[in-house]
Amino acid sequence: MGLFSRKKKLDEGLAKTRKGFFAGILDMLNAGEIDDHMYEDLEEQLILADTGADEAVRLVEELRSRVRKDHIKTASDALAALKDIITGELVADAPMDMSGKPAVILMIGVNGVGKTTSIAKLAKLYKDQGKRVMLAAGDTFRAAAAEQLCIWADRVDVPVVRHSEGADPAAVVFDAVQSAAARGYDIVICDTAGRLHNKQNLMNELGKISRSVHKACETASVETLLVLDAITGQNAINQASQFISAAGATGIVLTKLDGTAKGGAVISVKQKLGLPVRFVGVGEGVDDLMEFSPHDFADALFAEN
Ligand SMILES: Nc1nc2c(ncn2[C@@H]2O[C@H](COP(=O)(O)OP(=O)(O)OP(=O)(O)O)[C@@H](O)[C@H]2O)c(=O)[nH]1
Ligand SMILES: [Mg+2]
Repeated sequence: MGLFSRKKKLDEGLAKTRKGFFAGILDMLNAGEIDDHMYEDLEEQLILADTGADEAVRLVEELRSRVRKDHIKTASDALAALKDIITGELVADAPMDMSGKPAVILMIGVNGVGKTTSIAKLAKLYKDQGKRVMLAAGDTFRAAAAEQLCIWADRVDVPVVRHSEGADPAAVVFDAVQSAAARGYDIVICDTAGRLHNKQNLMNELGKISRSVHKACETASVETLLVLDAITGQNAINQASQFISAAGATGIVLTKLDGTAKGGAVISVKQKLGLPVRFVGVGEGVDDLMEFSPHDFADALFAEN
C-alpha cells in the first residue's frame, strides 16, 4: 500500500474521532477569537475527546504560552500551533529497536484487545517491506488461539511455530527464535495469552517468555508491545501501568481507533505511560494497521471533512 492510501486509511479510521470532537475544535478555532472563552471551550472539547483531564490542561497551557511567545493573533494560527504541540507530544524519543538478527516483537495485552489480529497485520506490513517474517503461537492457554493465528498466517503467507495446547509458551518462543536465526529470518512476532488463571501467573509467564528470546539467540533484539483497545480509552491507559512494569513493555499498539470517537486517548498515552505509540489499528482488515506517524495523526485529526 502506498503512502497516499495509508494516509487515506488513517483519515477514514479517525473519522469518528474527527467528526465527534475535533471538528468542533476546528470550527471553533477557525471562526473564533483567541480569548479565555476559547481556551475553556478547547479544554472541554479535549476532555470529551478522551485526552484525559491532565493532558487537556497541559495542552491548553502550552497553547496559551505559544500564543504569547509567538505573538499569534488569529485563531487559525492557534490551530496550527495546537497541531504542532500535539505532534510534539507524540514524537517518540527513539525508533523501535529492530537491530537484532532476528528482531523479535512480543505482543502482550489483556484478552480481546486485538493482539492476534495486529500480529497478522504487522506481519503483512513487514513482509510488504521485503522482510522475512515468522510467527510464534505463544498463546497456548486459550483453545483455538494457535489455530486462529495459523489462519491469519496462511492468509499473509508467513510460517508459524506452534506447539500443542497447554505447552510452555516460553518454549514456543524459544523454538521460533532459534529457528528464525538458523533460517535467516529477519523478524519474529510472538502471540501471547491475554488471560491466565491469575494476574501473577500472567506476569511471570511474560517475563519468562521475554528471557527465552536471548537464551535462544544472543543476537536477537526484543521489543515488547502492549496492545490497548482505543474503545476503552483512558480506562485502558489507567490499567496499563501494572502490565508495563511487570512485563517490561517498550511500546504501545492502539487498536480499534476506527470504532471510537474518543481517539484523543492517543494523545495522552506517551505522557501517561512513558511509552511511545508505535502502531495504530484502524479496521479489521489485514492492511488496517499503520506505523504511527505523529504528524499524519495530527493532520488526520484536524482534516477538513
Ligand atoms: N474495528 C477494529 N476491530 C479490530 C481491530 N483490531 C482488532 N479488532 C477486532 O477485535 C477482535 C479481537 O481481536 P483479537 O486479535 O482476536 O484479540 P486478542 O487480543 O488476540 O484476543 P485474545 O486472544 O482473546 O486475548 C476481533 O474481532 C478483531 O477483528 C481494529 O483496529 N479495528
Ligand atoms: Mg489472540
